[in-house]
Amino acid sequence: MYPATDAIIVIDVQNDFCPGGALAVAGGNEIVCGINALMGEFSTVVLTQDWHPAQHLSFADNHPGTAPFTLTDMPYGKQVLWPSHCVQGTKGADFHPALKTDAAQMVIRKGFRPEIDSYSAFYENDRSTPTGLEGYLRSRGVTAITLVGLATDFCVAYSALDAARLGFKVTVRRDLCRAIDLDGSLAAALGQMQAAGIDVT
Ligand code: VGL
Ligand code: ZN
Repeated sequence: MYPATDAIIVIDVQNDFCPGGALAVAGGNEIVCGINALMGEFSTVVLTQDWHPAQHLSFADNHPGTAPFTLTDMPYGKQVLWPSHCVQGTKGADFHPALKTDAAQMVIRKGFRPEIDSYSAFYENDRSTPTGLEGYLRSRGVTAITLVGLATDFCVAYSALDAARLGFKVTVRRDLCRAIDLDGSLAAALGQMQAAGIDVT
């Protein structure tokens, strides 16, 4: 077992990010067994769930004339336009059926405001609207977090960078993550995580 001051945060292991899903990440399904085993070693287990309304402004479908995987300008900065994914209440938004969700004490839903995306488990993409996860972890005495899940270069990396900025000791288990890798996004994310002192193993 890891000490009680350690938490595992399992990022977005949902059907739409697995093969066959709307925003499939190659090999997304391969990490589920390993994540199930690792969750059993932590006394604090948090899952995140990407949870968008159908009219979410990160969807290319809601910007007529645009294609998925292009960039747009939002009030908070550049935003990738994604295929519609993880729509609230749909099968695509459900956790992967083999993920042992019973192990979790907390599920953080994010990206539910139509006008702002939220990659990180800690802050929405304006980098200032909190999800509440920091308070939950601190009030449980957590000082170190291990991150696993999807996708390495978006939601995992943003969560890791925010956690490090908040002063948590952060480990990313690369073997239990898979990446989207859009235009060099994986290399960029790895570089940023290393520069922030995050242990990427
Ligand atoms: C994610 C893109 C859009 C992720 C979520 O979980 O990494 N990526 N929404
Ligand atoms: Zn999303």
